[in-house]
Amino acid sequence: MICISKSCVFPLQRIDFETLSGNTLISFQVRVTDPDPQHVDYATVTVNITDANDNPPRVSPSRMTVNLSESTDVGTAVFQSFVAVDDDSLEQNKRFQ
Ligand SMILES: [Ca+2]
Ligand SMILES: [Ca+2]
Repeated sequence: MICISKSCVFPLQRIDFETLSGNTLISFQVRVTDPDPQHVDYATVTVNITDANDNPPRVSPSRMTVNLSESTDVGTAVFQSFVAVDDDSLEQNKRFQ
């Protein structure tokens, strides 16, 4: 999923938070050495993949025709409701109006 080279870490492919099934942490160890006499030190790096608002909300039905009688009382509901879904994970990324 990610490539670790001499000095940088970068994604090898597009990351989709919604398909990670909760496996959002990637850990690896970095080792640094110096020349003779060689000294070594290590660091553990954890990359936490976070959700982005990359999925649009979808509303269903996408089209609706409603007949409204001219004698309809003021305040009468014209239709019941729409259903809207959003595949993003964080509430802030799937909140819609
Ligand atoms: Ca997302
Ligand atoms: Ca969204």
